[in-house]
Amino acid sequence: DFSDSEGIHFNPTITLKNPGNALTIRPLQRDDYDHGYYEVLRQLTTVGEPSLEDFQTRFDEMLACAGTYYVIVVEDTNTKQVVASCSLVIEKKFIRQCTKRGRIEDVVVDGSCRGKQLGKLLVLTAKKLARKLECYKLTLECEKDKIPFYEKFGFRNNECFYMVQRF
Ligand code: 16G
Repeated sequence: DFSDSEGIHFNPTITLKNPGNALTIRPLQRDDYDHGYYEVLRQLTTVGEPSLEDFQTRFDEMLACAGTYYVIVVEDTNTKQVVASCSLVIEKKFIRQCTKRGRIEDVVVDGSCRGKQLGKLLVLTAKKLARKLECYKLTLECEKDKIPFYEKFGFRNNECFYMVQRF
């Protein structure tokens, strides 16, 4: 239940147990390649043309890094398709008494499911998990127009610039 969640309101009320009619929230599974996972990710960015084997190899690699990758998805229980996804990645650090840092990545909701508060539910779930895993901070990168959305969860623009070079 998220009723205590720092002033974040759901209208209508949805919870982890009841994310909405015919929807369920769960970790990514090894067979989600066949449940439209890439069709959802494609709505965020370029995904290329990974084969089932490519996906499963990457899935297994991530799973082998215990405590590092938490990919949370929403499934439509009628169609068995993945309709939304959000990743929490945990980076182990030497600083701050060997602390951990969390990153929220690849937040995407299928076009057919917009307006169901699923992005909010996923980000809030990732934030709760990051807290539980004792991250000292949680960060993300987003487009400018998404800033008001992420501010709702307590994210603030930082003095520190986000820099990138692409290869
Ligand atoms: C957004 C995403 C980031 C994703 C990137 C992909 C969130 C909060 N941010 O910045 O996680 O990896 O888009 O775009 O979901 P790119 O392929 O152009 O780097």
